[in-house]
Amino acid sequence: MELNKKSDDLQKNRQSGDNQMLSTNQGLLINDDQNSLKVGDRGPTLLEDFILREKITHFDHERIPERVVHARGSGVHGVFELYESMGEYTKAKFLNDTEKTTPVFVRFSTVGGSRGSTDLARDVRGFSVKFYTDEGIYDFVGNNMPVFFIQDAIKFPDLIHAVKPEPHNEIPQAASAHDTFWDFISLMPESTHMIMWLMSDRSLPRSYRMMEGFGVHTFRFINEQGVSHFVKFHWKPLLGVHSVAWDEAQIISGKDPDFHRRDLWEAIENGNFPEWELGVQLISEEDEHTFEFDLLDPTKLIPEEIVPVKRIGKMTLNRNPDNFFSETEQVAFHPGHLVPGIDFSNDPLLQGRLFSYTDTQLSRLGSPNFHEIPINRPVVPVVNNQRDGHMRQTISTDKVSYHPNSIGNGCPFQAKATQGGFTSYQERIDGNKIRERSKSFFDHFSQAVLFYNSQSEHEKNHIIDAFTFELGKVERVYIQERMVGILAKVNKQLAKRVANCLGISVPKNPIYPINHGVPADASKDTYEPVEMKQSLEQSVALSMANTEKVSITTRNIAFLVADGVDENSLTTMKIALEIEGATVKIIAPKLSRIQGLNGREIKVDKSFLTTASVLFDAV
Ligand code: HDE
Repeated sequence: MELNKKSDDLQKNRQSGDNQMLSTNQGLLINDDQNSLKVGDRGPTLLEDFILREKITHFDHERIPERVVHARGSGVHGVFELYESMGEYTKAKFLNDTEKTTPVFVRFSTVGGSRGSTDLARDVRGFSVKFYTDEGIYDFVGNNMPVFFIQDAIKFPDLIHAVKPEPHNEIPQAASAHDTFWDFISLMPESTHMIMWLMSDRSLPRSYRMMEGFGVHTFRFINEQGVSHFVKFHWKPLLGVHSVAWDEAQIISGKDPDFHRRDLWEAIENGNFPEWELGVQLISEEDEHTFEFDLLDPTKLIPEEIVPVKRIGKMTLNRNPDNFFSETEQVAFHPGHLVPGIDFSNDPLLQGRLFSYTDTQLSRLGSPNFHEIPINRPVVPVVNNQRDGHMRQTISTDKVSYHPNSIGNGCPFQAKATQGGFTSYQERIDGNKIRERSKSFFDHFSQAVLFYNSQSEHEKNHIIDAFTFELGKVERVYIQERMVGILAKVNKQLAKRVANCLGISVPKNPIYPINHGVPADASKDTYEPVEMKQSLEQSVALSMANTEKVSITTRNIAFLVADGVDENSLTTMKIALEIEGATVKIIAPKLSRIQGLNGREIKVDKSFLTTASVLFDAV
């Protein structure tokens, strides 16, 4: 440990201050970093040049595999503060103590594109929060949409293979507008609700700072007495939920593919710290079966009219990472990183995820010691008998690495529940071992209808345009027809208008594809979806037209100016907007400075050639 400290201190000294000298990874000071070791100044390079070899070898191995999904992301540090104790529902300490500030690291992402793809793809956004609590790491690994495409984890590789670029030519990048995606979706009626969200402007956020977050699955809260409540998690952005239009998204993708990453980075550098309130929908155990859908079905949401969202705390993001790779790229989230007081439900999608996230870290980060990477380390001590492995950082000094033992006085020993030891919720389950889907998961259309009906007129038009664009890029007409057949189950007008733009007709007798919930040996391979259940006509929270709109805080405004501008009116307007929290940028025909009417020089932020109106909220 002493040795570690010494080298940590040395590292710090070497990296900061004016006494920075270049060294090899072994700490040897380097005298010449410009030339490799050669036989004569025009001769061959020597294999002996260990300094060259070390530098090149390290460079050759700089990349690690990108995430198989959510490869493109942006990370940021912050804090979580609780408004009121949730002790009645959960014993999780960070949700009990209102005095406590919990550090967090958040990563926002797109799903389908590669690491270098555009931020403005039509896509779901990942919303992951790592809470560094006093009881260990708690990871919230959610999305900006409250439901998902599939009901069972076993379909996830199929979904992702379908949406990723097509296998023969790797086209298109970061886009769902192609045959394989819609082939799959049109055969998976359970995707219909999620597809409505994906075709809405929710898939084109104006900013990571202006989107909601959802845990998607139903989880459990467990209190000190062992009583369980089901819980759905929400993040509500205090700036409201806002999107760009598809036309804008496509132009932004060309003008600034880093639009969301830059927006988040700059907001934080400018002290405009984004904030979200953590909301919960709580359902008692007795009420589990009182809904028109199954709480375990991740293609359903609980309308806020039925169970209101209680806002229990606030997250503020306030610090950019120091190093993208070390923090944003190496952070490892896992829905199975839990603290006492929070537990899983039996949602079959969630259950599959519990396997996937450790497995994926092994291939990405290369070692079961990924928890030792600084960004993944809990703020509490890690004490157990796990040992060794690739790139082990910890130097264990104990004489034993097994339990039970007497040589080490039985240490480390198990923590009782009263000492904070994690215990799983004891749920009674009786059942046969079967590969089947619960019939309570079969209503695939009710909430798609609810979502569509809850949209304002212009939101509906954008959804129709989105379907037309996406299906318009599909080359196989039978896929277009099958999809329009599904849309007819959501809304006849929607189906008709999309079909019309595609130049096809809505199939008279649409064939609904195989319901993958029906066992393969069932006699029919097509099915009529089960009866729709939907007592609610509309849900206000589902339309972006109803969210917070009144503020221009943190909005970017461009002033187009040229020589001879009246500085006084420019300054007055700029100050007035900045008082309201907006950011003003001066855009001129050329860079550097312009001359005001009274001869004063005004600094130019961007020229016409280096920016575009679409990158601003107003011009
Ligand atoms: Fe993920 N998902 N996922 N996912 N997911 C990953 O883990 C997976 C699902 C989500 O910023 C991977 O570390 C399976 C739902 C986010 O680093 C991987 C299934 C939701 C992120 C994985 C799902 C998510 C991931 C890839 C179906 C919303 C980015 C890299 C059973 C509730 C986390 C990694 C970050 C990342 C698997 C479904 C959200 C492969 C098997 C539903 C936000 O493990």
